[in-house]
Parts: sequence; structure tokens; C-alpha cells
Amino acid sequence: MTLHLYYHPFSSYCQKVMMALHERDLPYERNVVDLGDERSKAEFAAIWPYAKFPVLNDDYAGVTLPESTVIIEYLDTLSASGKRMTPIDAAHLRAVHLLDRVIDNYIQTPMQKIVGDRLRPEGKRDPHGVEEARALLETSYRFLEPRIIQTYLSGPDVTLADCAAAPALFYAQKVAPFADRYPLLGAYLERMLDRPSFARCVEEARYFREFFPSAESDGDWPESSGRTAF
Ligand SMILES: N[C@@H](CCC(=O)N[C@@H](CS)C(=O)NCC(=O)O)C(=O)O
Repeated sequence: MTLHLYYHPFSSYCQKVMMALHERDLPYERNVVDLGDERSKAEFAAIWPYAKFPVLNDDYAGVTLPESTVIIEYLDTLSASGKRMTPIDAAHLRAVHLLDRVIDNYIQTPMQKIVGDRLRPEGKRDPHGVEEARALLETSYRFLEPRIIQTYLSGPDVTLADCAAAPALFYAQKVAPFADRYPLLGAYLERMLDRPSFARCVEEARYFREFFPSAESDGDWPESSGRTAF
């Protein structure tokens, strides 16, 4: 079995899947997609018309899957060392799915809106949409803060919810810093940064920070307390 990941190292949704691959000790081949390159984009769009990464291909099973949550669920069907990212227990799974949806819809989406707006040409920006995105992020921080009661988002073990949360909060802390106002959420992000499965994603993406459209209101890039070397 060879798993091929179509991805970009700096993409938060790709890091969500990479974290699950690392947690499950699954080796994978990397196919970096450069959406800025017309040919690379066209080749990728032939695989997934929306041209959004990540996409996973399992050549042995003949399976090609888009959508980070669907991919992580698929990884749990593969035998490997490492723990499941999706709990078997139905109630626990429901709780994990709810967190995954909250994070994708109400952290990733507004965070990407803020970043994406900075890339728009002058005159095409959407300040009202960005204001709404910031309000949505604030609601999410407020929602999550009292729910950080264990090491990981849904209990003592890492799940899909943490794979979703770690990269989403990493970029959210950059563009709409929360750690000083929501200390439990801030401490949670630090724990994720110390977790090798996510720390590895952060290290592999470090080079691309110089291309990030930073703004004066941004915070620093979140760093692990003891930077892990790979
Ligand atoms: N719902 C998708 C979202 C994927 C997504 O939005 N990926 C971003 C990168 S983080 C992307 O491909 N952006 C490129 C674009 O929109 O052109 C998932 O969960 O995988």
C-alpha cells in the first residue's frame, strides 16, 4: 500500500490530515501542489475539480479521497500502529464530529477569510466580511475556552477534533490572537505545538512563513515551548 498525499505544507487543512498520518504512523508520499502554477493547478483539478487540498490517493485500494475529515476517517480503516482518530463509541464520535465541524466551519473558514482578503487586489477587499469573520472567531474562542477540561479536546486521547483544531488555532492565533484572553485555549495550542505529530507539520511549513500576508494587527507565530528538532 502506498498513500499519496496531494498537499501543500503551509495549508492548514493539509496539516490536519498530516497530523493524523503522523499519529497513526502511516508513511505517505508527498505530491506538493502549487496552485500558483497553472499546470500544477490544472493537473490537480483533474483529480478534484474544486482544486482544494488535501486529496489522498491509496493506490493499492484504488481509492482517491478529498476532504480532510473524510480522509482521516479513511485512515482509521487502514491497519497501522497508532490510535484511531475517530472513536468507536457512538456518543464520543458524535462529540468529536461536532468539534470537527465547529472548528472547520467557525475557525478555519473565518481565519481563511481574513487571510484571503489580504490577498485580494485593492478595491476588491471586503472589510465587512472580515469584521464578521473576526466576530465568528471570537464566538468560537468563547465556545471552546470552557470546554478545554482535559489534555485533548474530547478527552485524554488525540482525536480528529485535535487534528482539526491544532492547525486552525495555529493560524487563528496569528491573525486574531486569543491566547492572552483565553488562557485555557492558549495552553491547549501550546500542548499541540509540543506534540510531535503537529510539531513536525509546523517545522515543515516554517520556510513558507515569509510568503504569508501579515498585517500589523497580527500576533507572532505561535511556537512550541521546547522547539522539537526533526
Ligand atoms: N473542506 C476542505 C477544505 C480544503 C481547503 O479549503 N483547502 C485550502 C487550503 S487550506 C485550499 O485548497 N485552498 C486553495 C483555494 O481555495 O484555492 C477540507 O476539509 O479538506
